Amino acid sequence: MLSRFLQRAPENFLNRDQIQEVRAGRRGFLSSAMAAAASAMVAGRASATDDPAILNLPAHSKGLGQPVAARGYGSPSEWEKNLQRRESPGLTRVPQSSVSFCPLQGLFGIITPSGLHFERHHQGWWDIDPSKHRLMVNGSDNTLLKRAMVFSMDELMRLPSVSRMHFIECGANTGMEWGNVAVPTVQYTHGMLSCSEFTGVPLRTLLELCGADFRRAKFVLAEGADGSGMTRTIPMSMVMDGQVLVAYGQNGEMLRPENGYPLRLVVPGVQGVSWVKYLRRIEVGDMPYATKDESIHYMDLMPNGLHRQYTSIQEVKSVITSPSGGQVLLDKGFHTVTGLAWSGRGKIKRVDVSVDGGKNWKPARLEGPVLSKCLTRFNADFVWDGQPALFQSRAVDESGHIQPTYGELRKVRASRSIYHSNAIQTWALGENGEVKNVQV
Ligand SMILES: Nc1nc2c(c(=O)[nH]1)N[C@H]1C(S)=C(S)[C@@H](COP(=O)(O)O)O[C@H]1N2
Ligand SMILES: [Mo]
Repeated sequence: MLSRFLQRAPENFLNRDQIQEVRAGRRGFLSSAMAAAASAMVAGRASATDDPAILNLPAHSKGLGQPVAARGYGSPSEWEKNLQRRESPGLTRVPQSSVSFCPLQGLFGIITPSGLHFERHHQGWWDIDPSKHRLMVNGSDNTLLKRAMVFSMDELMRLPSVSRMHFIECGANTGMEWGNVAVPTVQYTHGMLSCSEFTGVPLRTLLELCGADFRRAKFVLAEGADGSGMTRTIPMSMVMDGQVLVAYGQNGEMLRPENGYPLRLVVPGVQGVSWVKYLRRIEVGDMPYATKDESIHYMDLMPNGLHRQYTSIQEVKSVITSPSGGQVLLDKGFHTVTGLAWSGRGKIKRVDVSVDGGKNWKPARLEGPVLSKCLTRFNADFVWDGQPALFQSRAVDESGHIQPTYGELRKVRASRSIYHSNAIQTWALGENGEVKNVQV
């Protein structure tokens, strides 16, 4: 079995000695337990007082515990302290314009605890005073909107709200792997991915209040209040179906400062950069804005040398989070293979799992709920016979799109891109139980 606690060690790596120690320790534990049971049977009696384990009750079974509300806002167990967002060393020159990756290998289900949500800041994060924050809605010219309006947070929070569960994935997620294997663990290959329940007001509601001319208004521009000058064009068609939210809530509480407190745009299915944080302005326009973050960044270098602009939908993708790179299978026998699947086009329809590098596939079990533009958890059985294996998962979404292999993706996208890779990930299991990132 793979120890859930050891896989959370810093950087997810154990050295060879530590692995030996764990394996030996487990055997030691099993054999001493068996020896104790056997000697009790030989003695023919096993009364409670003979059992040294009962005389040596741990402190938590004998004394008083901690008082209630010792911590006004709860935090994870001391034993979970290795489960952290982490920076990829050397990835960016300054820590303000950087990424922290979500530890996908240690999470269950589909919701990302807010404190472990990945972070991507172009110029650092802020904790903005919500009583001073404003959202302005205006038109690129005053014929597109009857009245420009400025909303305070209190005014926004009086409006009818909705709560929806959605994934957010940075367009650059898995971007380091285009050429070849680059990073060791799923935290770094796929950790610019998180999933929350978001609460807010549909942007459409605000545009209706302002009297937008929906026949002529074709795009909106979203602008953030931090120094990065983050501005992105959103097609009005996405706003009209009510899915785009001006959100203040995340997992039942206000957004975390790192994630845009007190207000961010939620653009389901679309790459993270369009989910503008510290949202301070929405402008209604009749053409795309070609801002810096859509004309020099977040573009795809195509095989013919041209750039593709305005890619936005995060295509169908999946990854096995356990066993994954840096983890160790301690024993042969039964293991559960588990991971996440998602699509910017809707619901996940099917996930297949292979343990032989894509030669044979078996359908995985989808754990409910299966929601649109949301992470879906899958799992499959695996009995390890001690031989090497190549784990892969391949997702299919309700629009019929199938996750490609690296070979298929490179045929149409070449290998020098950064953004929008949804290739099938392979994890190689060695005879020694160690799992590594490989490409096949
Ligand atoms: N104002 C502002 N909004 C922003 C950014 C930013 O730097 N400033 N980064 C964008 C990028 S590139 C991504 S991937 C997501 C990341 O959201 P998160 O930090 O909540 O994970 O926010 C987007 N919105
Ligand atoms: Mo991003």
